[in-house]
Amino acid sequence: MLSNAIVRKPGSNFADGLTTVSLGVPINSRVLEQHARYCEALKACGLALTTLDADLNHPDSTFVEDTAILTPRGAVLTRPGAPSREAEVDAIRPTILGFYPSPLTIESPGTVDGGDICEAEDHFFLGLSQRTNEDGARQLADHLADMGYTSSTIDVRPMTSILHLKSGLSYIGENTVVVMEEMAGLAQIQSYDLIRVAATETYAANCVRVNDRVLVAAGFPDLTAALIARGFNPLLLDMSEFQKMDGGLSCLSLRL
Ligand code: CIR
Repeated sequence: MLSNAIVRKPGSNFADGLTTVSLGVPINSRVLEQHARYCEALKACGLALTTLDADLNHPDSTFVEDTAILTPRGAVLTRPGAPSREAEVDAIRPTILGFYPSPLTIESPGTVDGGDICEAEDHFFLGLSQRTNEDGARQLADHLADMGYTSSTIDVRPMTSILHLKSGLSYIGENTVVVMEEMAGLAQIQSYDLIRVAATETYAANCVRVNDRVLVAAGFPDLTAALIARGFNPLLLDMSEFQKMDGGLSCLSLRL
């Protein structure tokens, strides 16, 4: 069971962050409203929230997931692959120290974004992307091995429609992986029950199991129906403003 989540309020300059999509400029009032609903959803799932103030030095810093890997056995502070996001780790370190007294680190030239790291029980999938490089993945794999976890890499660099591994693949418990069509043939995931997400709903492949619910982006009816058909309990959230900045549901929180 998860009991805590760390979130950071979006700043007034959220729209100055990085993005690769052309979906328009996020509207600040809606960003704040959608973030507030997201926080309410985490609380409804039974989590206690640690809410950090907006950090105007880092417009992308509401995407806290990219700064750390939190597991039941230990934590790793990342080294984000985008130079504009590197110092977000310094800003979140004191908060992580409140939960994990001695987090491990990723050192240069390694880079890791938390959005590339997918935990599936005792195994971790490590995405190699524009943000997570081979050196970073190797360092993280060593840290995870020391904690008793196995890991394997998935190269998402050829998949230009996604930023991170978890933009296209999510583990939601019960041996089930939600996966975008383009990744569904991966040998490494064939032992899981797969819920395949049609190309028209790829954005929704980033969903998050939180205790007995699965947070899912609203507006993707086929995936919602597929989750219900498999016995999951989806909780729908409007994510339109975060989608404009390449952000998904998982990246808005660190859960532990
Ligand atoms: C970025 O490009 O870094 C942010 N605009 C979006 C990060 C999304 N993070 C995630 O999916 N874990």
